[in-house]
Amino acid sequence: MRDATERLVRDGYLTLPGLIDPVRTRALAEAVSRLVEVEKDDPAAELLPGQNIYLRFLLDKDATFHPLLTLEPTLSTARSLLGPQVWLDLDARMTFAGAAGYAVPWHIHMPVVPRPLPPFFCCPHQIHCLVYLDPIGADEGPLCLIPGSHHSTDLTIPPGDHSARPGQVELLFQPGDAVLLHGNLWHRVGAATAAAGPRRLLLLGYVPSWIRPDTAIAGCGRPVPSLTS
Ligand SMILES: O=C(O)CCC(=O)C(=O)O
Ligand SMILES: [Fe+2]
Repeated sequence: MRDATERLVRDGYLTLPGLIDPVRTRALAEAVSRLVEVEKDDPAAELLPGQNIYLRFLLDKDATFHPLLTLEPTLSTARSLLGPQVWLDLDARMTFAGAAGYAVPWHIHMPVVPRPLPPFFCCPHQIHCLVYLDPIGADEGPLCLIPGSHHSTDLTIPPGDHSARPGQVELLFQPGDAVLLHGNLWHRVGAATAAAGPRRLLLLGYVPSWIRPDTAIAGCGRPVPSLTS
């Protein structure tokens, strides 16, 4: 795993084919579908009707997800990179079958590196693991990522940009496959076609324990007074 961890540091991603066995993968997929049925009619749901839904705080909602707290080798890998004390933020998303044209534009998960860099700025690091519960082929749309882009504080891609980028890598998955990403690696999802099956996946966020769950929201979008002006 040492070489693999070095690749993850360098490239910002690491594929883990067959991370979860078929029986557990099916149980997790069914648990996600049960939650979709419960939450999709809630007015507060993160839902684009007929297209996509995000489900949050899974650990509080169904014990089927509890073994993910100690999933290996992802937990050990995350602790070896972030330090021993991490907490697990567990969400899921599902793109509905046949959501033709639905795609996710280029984004990173922690867009909080300000410029100019404050003198004592603490660079954000998180390790995120996407676990795929359905087959992801050309119809569902590949996960595209830019290797090494987590090192770059200069690369900015405008919101809503879906264009192919030089050097992008395109990944397809089988149920139970996973990929580890640095939280600031640029990635996007290609468009689904009318023939697409459902796209259910788990989003495991390994977060240093000193970063509180509400940190992403606190201060987000507010002007920060500059020390240099
Ligand atoms: O659906 C995928 O393959 C990745 C989804 C993603 O990047 C996200 O929801 O942040
Ligand atoms: Fe993402």
